[in-house]
Amino acid sequence: MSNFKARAQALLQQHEQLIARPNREVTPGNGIYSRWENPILTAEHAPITWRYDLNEKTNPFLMERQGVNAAFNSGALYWKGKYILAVRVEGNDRKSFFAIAESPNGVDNFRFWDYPITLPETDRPDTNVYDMRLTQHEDGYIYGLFCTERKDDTQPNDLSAAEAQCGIARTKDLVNWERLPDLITYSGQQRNVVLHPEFVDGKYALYTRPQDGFISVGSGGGIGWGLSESMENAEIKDEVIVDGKEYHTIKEVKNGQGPAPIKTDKGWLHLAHGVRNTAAGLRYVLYVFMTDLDKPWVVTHRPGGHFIAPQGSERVGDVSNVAFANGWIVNENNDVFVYYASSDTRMHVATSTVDKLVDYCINTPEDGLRSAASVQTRNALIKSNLDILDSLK
Ligand code: M1P
Repeated sequence: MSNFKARAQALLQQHEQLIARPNREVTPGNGIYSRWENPILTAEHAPITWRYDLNEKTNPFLMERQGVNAAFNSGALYWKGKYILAVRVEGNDRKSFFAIAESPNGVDNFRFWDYPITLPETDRPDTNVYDMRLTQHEDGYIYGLFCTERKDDTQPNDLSAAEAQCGIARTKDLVNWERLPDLITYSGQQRNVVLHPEFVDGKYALYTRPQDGFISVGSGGGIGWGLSESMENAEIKDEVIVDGKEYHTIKEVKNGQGPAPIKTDKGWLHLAHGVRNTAAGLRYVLYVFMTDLDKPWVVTHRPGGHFIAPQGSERVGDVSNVAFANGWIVNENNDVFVYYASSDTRMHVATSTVDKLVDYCINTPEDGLRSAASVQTRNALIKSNLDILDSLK
């Protein structure tokens, strides 16, 4: 066998082994959710056909021609009994694109479809697109809302000056996507915009994240909420803040809605990220909260602190100390699969149930916003535990 063929076979075999590797739940966990041992998607999961030219005539050294740098921040959808991720794949050229990966069980065997998504552009081409939130809307479409980034032409001399807005596409089959005009809001920039799955007062409802600049939310920020008459020309005229930033909390600098919320009989379950600044740079963690069933813009439960923070090797990557999630799935058994990315590099899953997450929201104390309040809350727990500890021995 030629060297070329032997090397091609080795590459294909190794890739197949990686995809087929079984995952393992890490037990006993914290009772709220279980982490799983292996990342579910990495740059190496990208098909060999996306990276190598497999033609010996044009690539005699069988070199990687178009490297993939990362696979992270994925939207998620339970569709036809399959666990679907709309993955943010980033090439070595720093351009992100979307690609569908599917798994039969939600925790391993995620396999990319043959081609990435071909996303049509608007009249103003996107420089970079990322972080798609998938929403199966009651109007019958699957919507993908994502960040479209373009150079900020008002600052031609600053090559880092960029503008973030919410791009919108929709599909019925996850293959053919119709691009719609970007969302219009009256805030400077937008990122982390998410479509609510149901109509509210006959209108489309969106979670937003207004921001003054590209990185810094400035005087804006918080998870916002607004209604739009249509998605063909989406426009939010009034934006209200649902969940704001807060001094000395996990969301002191900024926050953003993760995926579309999950409907439960106790209210809407939300997953979000919160950001604070440290001497080591920004730290991104995940948190959850619940809103009213009839008024999804009214928060009813705010469990204090983080839900998932980057841990161990998750803490290191292209942008270290980041846990970020824009996708989760609830299946027919009310199992919840939280798809989170670590450090802008790879994807993981944590599993829970609707009942556990509702219990977590309702029974986790709120952040008391002062050390003394935290001690008081903890002392109440300790006292009640000490009273019953002997009965457990
Ligand atoms: O690098 C961390 C995250 O930064 C941004 O999130 P936010 O808008 O809340 O700051 C996004 O670029 C996200 O993709 C990235 O993971």
